Amino acid sequence: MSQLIFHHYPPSPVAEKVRIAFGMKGLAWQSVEIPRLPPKPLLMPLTGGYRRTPVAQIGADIYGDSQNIFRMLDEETDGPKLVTGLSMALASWSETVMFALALRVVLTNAMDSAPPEFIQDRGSLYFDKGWTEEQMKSDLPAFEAQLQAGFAMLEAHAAQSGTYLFGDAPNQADANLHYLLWFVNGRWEGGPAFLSQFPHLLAIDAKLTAAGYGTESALSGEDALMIAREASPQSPTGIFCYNPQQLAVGDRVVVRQAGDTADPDVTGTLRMLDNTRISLDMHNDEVGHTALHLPVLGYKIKKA
Ligand SMILES: N[C@@H](CCC(=O)N[C@@H](CS)C(=O)NCC(=O)O)C(=O)O
Repeated sequence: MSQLIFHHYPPSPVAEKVRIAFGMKGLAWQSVEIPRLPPKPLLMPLTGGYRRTPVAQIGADIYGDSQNIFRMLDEETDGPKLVTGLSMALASWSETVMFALALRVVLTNAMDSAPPEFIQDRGSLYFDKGWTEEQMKSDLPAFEAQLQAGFAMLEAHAAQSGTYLFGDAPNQADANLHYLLWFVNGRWEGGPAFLSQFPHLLAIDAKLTAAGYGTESALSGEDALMIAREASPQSPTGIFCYNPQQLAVGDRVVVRQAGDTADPDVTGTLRMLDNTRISLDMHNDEVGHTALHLPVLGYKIKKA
């Protein structure tokens, strides 16, 4: 395998989910630090406008979304397998339900201290259209109660599950637990007291954190672009699933986040579609031919 490159920034909780997975697999990886807010001029040529963090890269194959990055890690790298059907389903719940609640709690508590442009940007990605600070603050106790309910479900499971959520080895589900705890604990001053109700979850997390993040070395964004330019996509092409939209390889397609968010659309040429991944061929002057891989669940795919 050519080198594993990871585009992220240290405070990103979703990137933390993947960094802890590098530790579970014992991987060596190259770290490119990207900005927390757009513009992201050294990342956009690789992603064709997909702006979320993190993004992984192997040569000219570019993987957006942590869901998809976990699949890639199992397919393209060594180490124990992390993904099962159930871990994927739990990851999806943790990303949609639990992370949305955690974001509301953390960001609403930070509204008087974080830079206003940061709150505005994240509000446009994660909150309901037309949100106001006043409404978010008045809803805060209700969000905390829901977040607590979700952690209580996981705690009841963890009390019986053994060393990790699914037995004696950690997997994707534990990584999805870890990033929620890491975010709530580290970014909300009430987080440690709130989480102290969940000792079994904290015990799992202590083991994950102790195992670390694999072996990291720094890479510049410019060098990551050069690596993409000098490579060509190695991933498969074809249609490998029931195909209700009757898409064909070579069609121009638009992929957008499901939900009413401010994320830009991504447009490319269909390269591969299966049940859980869509791959687009992209071309631009800075990096030449790349393939962008995004998940199917959580994204809306349409012919352009
Ligand atoms: N579903 C995506 C969500 C990614 C996400 O929302 N990441 C946050 C950072 S933790 C983000 O992109 N924030 C906006 C940005 O970095 O520009 C995934 O699992 O990768």
